[in-house]
Amino acid sequence: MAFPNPPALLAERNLSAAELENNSPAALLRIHAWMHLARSADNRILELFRQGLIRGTVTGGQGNEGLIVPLALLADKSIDVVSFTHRGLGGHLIWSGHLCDHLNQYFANAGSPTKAREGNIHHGDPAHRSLPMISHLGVMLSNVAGATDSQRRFGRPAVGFAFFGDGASSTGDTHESLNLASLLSLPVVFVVENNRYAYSTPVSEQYGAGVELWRRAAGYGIEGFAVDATDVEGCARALAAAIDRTRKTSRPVLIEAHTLRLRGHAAYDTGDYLLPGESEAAFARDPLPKFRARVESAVGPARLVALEAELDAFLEACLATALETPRPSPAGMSADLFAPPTPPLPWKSAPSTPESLSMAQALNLGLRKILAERPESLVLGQDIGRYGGAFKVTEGLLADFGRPRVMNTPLAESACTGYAIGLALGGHRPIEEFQFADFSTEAATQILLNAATLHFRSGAACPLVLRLPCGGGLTFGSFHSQELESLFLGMPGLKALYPSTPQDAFNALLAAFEDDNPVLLFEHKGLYRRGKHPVAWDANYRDVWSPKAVRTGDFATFVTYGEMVHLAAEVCDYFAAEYETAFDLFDLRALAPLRLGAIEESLARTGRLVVLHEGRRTHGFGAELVAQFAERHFTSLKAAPLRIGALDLPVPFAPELEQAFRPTKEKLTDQLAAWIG
Ligand SMILES: Cc1ncc(C[n+]2csc(CCOP(=O)(O)OP(=O)(O)O)c2C)c(N)n1
Ligand SMILES: [Mg+2]
Repeated sequence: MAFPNPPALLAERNLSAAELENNSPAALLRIHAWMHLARSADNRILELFRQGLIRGTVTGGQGNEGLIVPLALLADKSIDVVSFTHRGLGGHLIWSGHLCDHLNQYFANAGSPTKAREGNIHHGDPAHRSLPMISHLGVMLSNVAGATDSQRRFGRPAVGFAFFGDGASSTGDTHESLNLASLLSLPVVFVVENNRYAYSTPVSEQYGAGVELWRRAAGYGIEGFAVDATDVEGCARALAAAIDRTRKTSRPVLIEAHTLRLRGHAAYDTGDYLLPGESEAAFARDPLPKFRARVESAVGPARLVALEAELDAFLEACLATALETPRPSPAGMSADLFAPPTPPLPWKSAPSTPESLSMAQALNLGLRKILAERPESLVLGQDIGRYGGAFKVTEGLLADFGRPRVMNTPLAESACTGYAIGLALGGHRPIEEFQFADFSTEAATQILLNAATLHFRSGAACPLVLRLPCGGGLTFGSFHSQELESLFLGMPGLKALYPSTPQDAFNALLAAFEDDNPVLLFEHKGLYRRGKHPVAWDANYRDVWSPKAVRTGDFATFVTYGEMVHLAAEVCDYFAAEYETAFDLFDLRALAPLRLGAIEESLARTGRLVVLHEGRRTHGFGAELVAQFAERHFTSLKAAPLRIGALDLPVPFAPELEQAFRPTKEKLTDQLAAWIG
């Protein structure tokens, strides 16, 4: 559908510090035009919500324009990075796109930039470095840090703009991100939009009396100051100077913008918690009428009135266009869950002669290969630098590749994962090591809700490898032994590989690295040093996305993965030797997406199914496998499937208890013998 032509003034989306210094009437008019459009659009969106034409909810930016409009005009939209909040419509309008694109987002129609998969202001423009927000407050800050660093690593003098509210200032992610940006000297302008409320919660219930949020900057060793966003010109000048400093010094800055929330938290908010007269007092401070009077004195009433009429007519024409745009279609939703497959990278066929390596060494070899051949790669994680990682998988990488390609991270899994997501969105391909898989729960929002949903809701690729040293049997207790595959794969959007041999680990790393999606790489700690095996370049490394036949037999189809493959193989050998009962044993290797074709062919032949995994049995990954196989092969099954996992308990510490908890050779043998009957 053709979009209405915008008024000429809306072609101007930039503002310079010099224009502000010179009190340029054209610049004042430009600021007013965008503020007027943002306010009118927010107001009309609210009306249309109340008429039932916009669904979900709407969180307006009325009162925040004095901050967001000058800032978006001052940014260098050709290189800078931003993630607006739910008060940032004015910023979105300026940053990129046509007004209709943004309205289509609210109407959730066929023209919506998120293909109507996300509502109201949860959109962005990843191609232009506007990162689409997720609702979870504070989470986007580290994404901005990463995408800004990505720009800098490519040699572009970019600045990032990361917004959060007074409420979001209490989140751990906000702290982690400010600390990370300071530590890494990332040129990010952090802006607290302090409108003194988080939904119904006043700042007096958010942080201590007398606290001024900008003063927290000192604790991070960065510059901080406050601005009054109802004084549009003063605010714009301070922003211009701060952006300039950050661009030059690459140091982050924390700005507390005292701003307004004129229309309550969201459309449904009646504001009945406000004190008497509070709303009226806020409206009395509304920056728009004050700034309008200022502009009127600079350009005269006629010019102003004519411009506003033009803007209002444009808005109405755009609303009419958006309203006529067809409703969205569910077609393509499933296909868009993952970024499409890409051709293999042009890897060098090295090492060509096999080396005898442990799995930890094979992974190290894979990381070296990636770092040597792919400049967009980087490796990050706790203690992975000089120390070489808790399991020594990254040993020597820092010495050979140096910072910033091999970088220790602070103890901040959420922000570091968010930073990696930002780098991935910027065109890098980070590989993040979690010290133990268990600590990835600290980054659950970043992984499950942010990275995993990105392609579906924005079309942006997020090539990210998350290395997860997992599994038990090593007397580490519940916080260092978990199997998290069913937790993570219970949500859509992640791929997952779980190799059981050094060669598969090497192949899996390459396959995960070149995938355009977030990939979990489960690495069983018990396998890191279990013997050495030949590892070399394998042109068929992508086969790791499919199961591998480990033993052959006709009695039953046996499916497992990870460390359990070795247990299963031993037990299969025992049954073949002692009972002349042979199993068709498969190492699943890829847990998501599942490619079960070869296993199904086996099951069609054997009619019996055994599924074994190390994690908890109830709600375990085996439940999904058994369900899928049983659904498709129910009529040909000769026996009820046998599903073996750990007890439904946290991983106990003492070896005797852990033995009782997890599948062992003895228990597996007994259960199989009983099942065979
Ligand atoms: C982590 C998290 N918890 C709760 C919410 C629900 N929520 C949405 S907006 C909001 C208030 C946010 O207040 P503030 O950060 O001050 O931003 P404002 O809405 O005032 O602009 C809350 C609690 C959320 N989005 N994220
Ligand atoms: Mg607030």
